[in-house]
Amino acid sequence: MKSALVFSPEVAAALASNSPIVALESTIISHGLPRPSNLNVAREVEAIVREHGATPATIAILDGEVHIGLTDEQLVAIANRDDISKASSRDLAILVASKKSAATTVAATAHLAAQAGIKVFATGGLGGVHRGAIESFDESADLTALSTLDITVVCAGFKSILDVGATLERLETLAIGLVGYQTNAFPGFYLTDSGFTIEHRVDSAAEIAAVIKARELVGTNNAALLVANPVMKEMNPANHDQILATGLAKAEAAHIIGKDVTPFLLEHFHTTSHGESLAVNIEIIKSNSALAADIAVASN
Ligand code: PSU
Ligand code: MN
Repeated sequence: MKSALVFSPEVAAALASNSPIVALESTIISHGLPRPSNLNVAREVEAIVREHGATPATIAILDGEVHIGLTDEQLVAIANRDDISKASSRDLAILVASKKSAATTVAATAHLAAQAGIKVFATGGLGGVHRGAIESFDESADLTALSTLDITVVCAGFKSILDVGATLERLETLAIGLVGYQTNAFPGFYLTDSGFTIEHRVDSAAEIAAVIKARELVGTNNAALLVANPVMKEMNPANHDQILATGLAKAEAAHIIGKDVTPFLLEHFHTTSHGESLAVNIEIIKSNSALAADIAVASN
């Protein structure tokens, strides 16, 4: 079968020599972080993965080509071009056929990483069940995608704009594994603790590597494993709750729906908090990338 994947020379070499690789998503660059910090963060995150001994594979679609690993010029394009849409798994074939460009969400990135044979992936906060989903039915495709993929995803929990309790219930239903990194408190993205508990705690990359190996042995590697890594320096919780309340009201008044909801709320956070949430979001993605690289190295 002909593959549509285009590997960067660095990622191709790492795959050929069986070296550790970390997949990175691109929607956070194009739609999750404001310009110009988005490009700096994309570059810094790749540097962190390299410092920790793994090869970064940022994934995106440019002019109909699926790229596994981007050149610096391509990272600039994802960060700055105005024609970059937000692609979930269901959009991939359509974008390739029409030769368009898009950044990939967790769902689409995890799908492509698994196709490429990459087993470890770092993001910020996962998508999940939105507040009010009982009426809107808004549940991120991140969840259903991860329920069918053999991949380990390092995240700071789900974005705190979501219904965290409902999302945790969905993880259980979808048989997506969950461990807390050095904690039993489920992280709340911008906040260190969401108020929910995690049953299983792991304390090192080596312990996570052992879980990854055991998943193969017992055959539960047909669904993803989530590693929940809490941010060290959280947002002020009162500030967070207030900004969330105004953001949800604003989104409803403006009839924001579908895939625009998450970028709208993140942008509201970043502007209303005068950079406080942005600093935390950047810290999250950096620390998750470092841990993902350690896991990729330990399970190599
Ligand atoms: N994590 C972040 N910022 C982001 C995202 C994750 O810190 O922008 C992106 C991811 O690409 C994730 C997407 O898959 O938000 C979820 O969007 P939705 O809720 O529309 O599924
Ligand atoms: Mn949605």
